[in-house]
Amino acid sequence: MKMILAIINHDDANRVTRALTRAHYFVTKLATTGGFLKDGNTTLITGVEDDRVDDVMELIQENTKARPHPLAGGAEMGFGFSTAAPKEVTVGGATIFVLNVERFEKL
Ligand code: 2BA
Repeated sequence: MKMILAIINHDDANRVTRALTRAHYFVTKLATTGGFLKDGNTTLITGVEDDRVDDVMELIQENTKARPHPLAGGAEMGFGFSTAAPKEVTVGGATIFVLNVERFEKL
């Protein structure tokens, strides 16, 4: 069994959750915050059998998209403003971790 942790944009969260639950996956939704932008995002947790991981990844990919996000100067990066600093970063579609599950029980 695997645990999939998917960090996605808030704006995609309902669409992804709906797609996963429609496909009969169990999902837990956490309100999280990105360390870099200090902006809200959503982390979905789903536990699945190994042979379902690719299907879940596909559903997430189909329902998320990358977005440009403006940066306010270089402040987020901890080094003062510089004209050479990037003015935006691309966020998402999804950042996904797949972890081995040692034991899974519902008591
Ligand atoms: P944030 O940390 O707020 O990062 C937002 C976006 O800023 C990132 O998009 C990336 O384009 C940029 N970024 C982040 N850290 C950076 C750095 N040290 N230097 C330059 N640019 C940086 P994504 O890569 O799509 O990440 C979206 C969110 O996913 C992140 O929000 C964070 O919450 C999470 N994330 C991404 N990679 C992660 C990782 N390796 N471990 C834990 N969380 C991660």
